[in-house]
Amino acid sequence: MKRRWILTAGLALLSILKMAAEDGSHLWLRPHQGANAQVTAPRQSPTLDIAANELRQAWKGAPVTLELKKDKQLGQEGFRISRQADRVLLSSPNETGLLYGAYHLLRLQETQALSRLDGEGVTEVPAYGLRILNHWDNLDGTIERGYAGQSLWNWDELPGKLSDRYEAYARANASVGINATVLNNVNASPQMLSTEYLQKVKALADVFRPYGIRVFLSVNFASPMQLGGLSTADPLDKAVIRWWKDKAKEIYQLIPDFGGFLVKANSEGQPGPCDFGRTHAEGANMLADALKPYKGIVMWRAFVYSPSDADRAKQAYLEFQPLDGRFRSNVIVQIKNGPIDFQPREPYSPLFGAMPKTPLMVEFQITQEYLGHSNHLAYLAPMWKEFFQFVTPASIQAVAGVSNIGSDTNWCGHPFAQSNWYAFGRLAWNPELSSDEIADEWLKQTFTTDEAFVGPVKEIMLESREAVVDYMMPLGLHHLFAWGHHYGPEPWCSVDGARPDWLPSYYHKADAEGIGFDRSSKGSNATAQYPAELAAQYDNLSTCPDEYVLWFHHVPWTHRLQSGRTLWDELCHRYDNGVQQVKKFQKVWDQAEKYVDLQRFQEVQSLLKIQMRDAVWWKDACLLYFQEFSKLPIPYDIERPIHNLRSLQKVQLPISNYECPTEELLNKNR
Ligand code: GCV
Repeated sequence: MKRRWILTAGLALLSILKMAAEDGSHLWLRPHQGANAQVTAPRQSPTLDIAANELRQAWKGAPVTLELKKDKQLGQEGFRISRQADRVLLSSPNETGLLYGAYHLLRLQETQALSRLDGEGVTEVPAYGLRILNHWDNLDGTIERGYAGQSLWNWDELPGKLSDRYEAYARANASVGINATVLNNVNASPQMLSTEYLQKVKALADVFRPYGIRVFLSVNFASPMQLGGLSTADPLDKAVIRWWKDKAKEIYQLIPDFGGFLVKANSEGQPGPCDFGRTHAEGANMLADALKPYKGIVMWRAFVYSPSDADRAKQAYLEFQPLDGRFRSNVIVQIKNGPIDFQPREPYSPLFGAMPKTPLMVEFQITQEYLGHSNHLAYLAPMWKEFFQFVTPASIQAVAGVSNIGSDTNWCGHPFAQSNWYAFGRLAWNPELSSDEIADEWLKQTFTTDEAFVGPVKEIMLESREAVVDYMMPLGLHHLFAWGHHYGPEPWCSVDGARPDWLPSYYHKADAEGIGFDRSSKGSNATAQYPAELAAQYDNLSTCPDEYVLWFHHVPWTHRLQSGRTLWDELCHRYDNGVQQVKKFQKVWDQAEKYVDLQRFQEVQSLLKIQMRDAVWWKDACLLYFQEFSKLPIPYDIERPIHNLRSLQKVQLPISNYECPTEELLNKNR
């Protein structure tokens, strides 16, 4: 009896330990037993020690030799891995390349892809020299559009106390090839550049350096006034120029490999050069000149729009395209992937391709501001790959991703949101990788290599972004989000005194005739900003792809789309399809139970329940609201609404821009 009791207690303890071990904190770098590799490194250094130790702890194959070797084809960070007679040879011109190679070798092992080392072996060279995360972290610990807890940076404790998570963060980034980070929000506090904070930044930079990660800061353009006490921040003013030069000098004395500045200027209330009658180029160049002696760069954001008559989707182009060729060589213009703002689906921003004389970089959003926060499973590689179908990887210089990382134990809130951090890094390294390959890698490292799990769950991942588009904003609809927090649907939203372009009706323009924003040559003519062939395709309602049809056209409710259905019927079917997809995801996930630890299984299961209810909420809210204009019946083959419009119109979620609604809060308010 006693023995049985001990056995039962032992098993219970084991299962508790198993649950605790799978809280997601290890990301895709879960520790494995049984490795004891022999690793030879050319010398000791912080970076090489990390590379060698990673291999010693996890590599289960033949001895590995790390070799530093000149090789022009590999650039600064590339590497080669090959099998020799009795060992594996990993070579690179640089220490960081060896570190990336070590992580790559382990990735091949963990994903059971070691056969790639056969023959010639593997050669990897990153597509971009700059693969950077943008944190929208505030100095008070909140994260704008962050849904995974508080900021990782404990500013109050820095520089004296260093959390273990700083190194774990650097390691995770290095393992997927991310080599830079902007620590603070683009809505930047001038305080960030104070001597006190720069000391804190230095402490973080010191932790990150061995992992090949350089630190950048977002700066407030008015810092010379707000921090320096000057009467102006005019970029042509001598005292202002001096202030920035002195500040750059101070920064580089502390952080010799400091990367540079990210700037949001004259956008959503942020100060900028236009406040002083200067152009974006004049503002960016002044900062670039201050950083140039130290090889620093300026990433100048093109996310600008004002409450003018011009269609918001056209504004960044109108303001920036004429400045082509006017920026210093150490300025990169950072452009969001789409012309508006990280909507579930946007056509690509036409600024790409329109500034051939200016270095450009893309800004993706990893955090799911407009994709269900960290409640919804939405794998974003397909969205970023879609961008690269239109913008050739070689036409841009760098890739930035707005981080989804916070203080939560599992880093990203939703266990599957980790895959977006992972995918961002992998795509920034190699945009040619497919969404499928990346999902496959991530699943195998994060859960199990068992194909019975990987196959169906990968399918969920690959379909998930399209499902979100369908239940939120199909056919090119955009910005139907609730005011402020951007979580739920509010296509009816009206706020006294609000800027029109902050309201959904500005975008959907539903009326008795139809729905959609006429951006054709008969409307705002945004189509003309695209290259001729695409412009012609988008401009013509009969050739515009269904995915973008309501982005570019105001379409009559009874117009037949390429699918053969009328617009209204197609809209209903798409919304319904989104809901059906999530239902399917639930079924697939439930069958994954036996392959996954209980903790992560249950977490994803309950998040899928929230997603399911949210999908129905979106479908009912949008269809019932738009039906008031179309006056057409919801086709009888799709699921009937379960809500009524008036009660949905009363839903208010009391959350800020820093929060993801909990199930309890959703249940209480909806
Ligand atoms: C950091 C959107 C977001 C803002 C964000 C802004 C930007 O408007 O809602 O929170 O501000 O984009 O990218 O600057």
